[in-house]
Amino acid sequence: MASAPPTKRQKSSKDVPYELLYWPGIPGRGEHIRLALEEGGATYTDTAVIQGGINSVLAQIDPKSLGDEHNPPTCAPPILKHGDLVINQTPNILLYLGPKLSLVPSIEEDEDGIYHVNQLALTALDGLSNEPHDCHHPIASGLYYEDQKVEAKRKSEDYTKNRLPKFLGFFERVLKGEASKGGEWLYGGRLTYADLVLWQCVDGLKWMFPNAMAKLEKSGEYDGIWAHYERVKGRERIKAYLGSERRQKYGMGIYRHYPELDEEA
Ligand SMILES: N[C@@H](CCC(=O)N[C@@H](CS)C(=O)NCC(=O)O)C(=O)O
Repeated sequence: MASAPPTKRQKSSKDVPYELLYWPGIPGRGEHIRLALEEGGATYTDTAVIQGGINSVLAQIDPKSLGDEHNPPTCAPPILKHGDLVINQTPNILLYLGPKLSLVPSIEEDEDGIYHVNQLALTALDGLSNEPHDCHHPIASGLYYEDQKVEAKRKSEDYTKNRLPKFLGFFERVLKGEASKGGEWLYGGRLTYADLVLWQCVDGLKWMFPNAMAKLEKSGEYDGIWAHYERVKGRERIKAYLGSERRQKYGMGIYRHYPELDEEA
């Protein structure tokens, strides 16, 4: 017997509220999604602030979960629900939200612009989010920091001396490049989600490595980055969000402040 044709998933309009599923208690990778939703003026719920919301996260990543007719199971948060769509992977969610929240150039304006924005966001996540995470967990995510302190120190020394300046230098070049259209924003003369990702990474690194970041600031080599940081922070919606209870404090997430991993003052 022929199987029934697959039912088509209903596309969610941009008026359908978004649902962010992420661990409560830390900004973490969920913060990239929150900043996009906040800057885009979206209506959303966040499991971090809902009593018992963590159960929705656990249900999604439960090893017994097989997803559903339209959605494969998700491996780890952040997870975005929009209508009956369920997706994960931070940059994938941003790629979905970008056009809906006007955080990428429109197709009419710049047909391939979204790939440049995504490329910049992926680069920031590589060097300024994933690598900092590996500074305190260089051997295994499943082990305690205390079980890998020696390696963490070596990794952090290399990171603050070589990798961090390399990636900040890269974004300084991006801001100086012609495609930034003036150097205020990373791409195309307007704020995109790549600017929000870079901002969150720089903010997390200021918390994690205050001495190393202060030295880099004093060097005068990355002035475009610090000006960009203040520019994003001063956006009306971002400023309101950062001053609200929805913005969580750094703790035991990606950006952790272990003074022994930072440079000397
Ligand atoms: N590449 C994924 C990484 C997702 C990820 O590692 N999520 C963390 C929280 S920030 C997690 O809960 N991981 C559980 C695990 O890896 O077992 C992304 O960017 O979303």
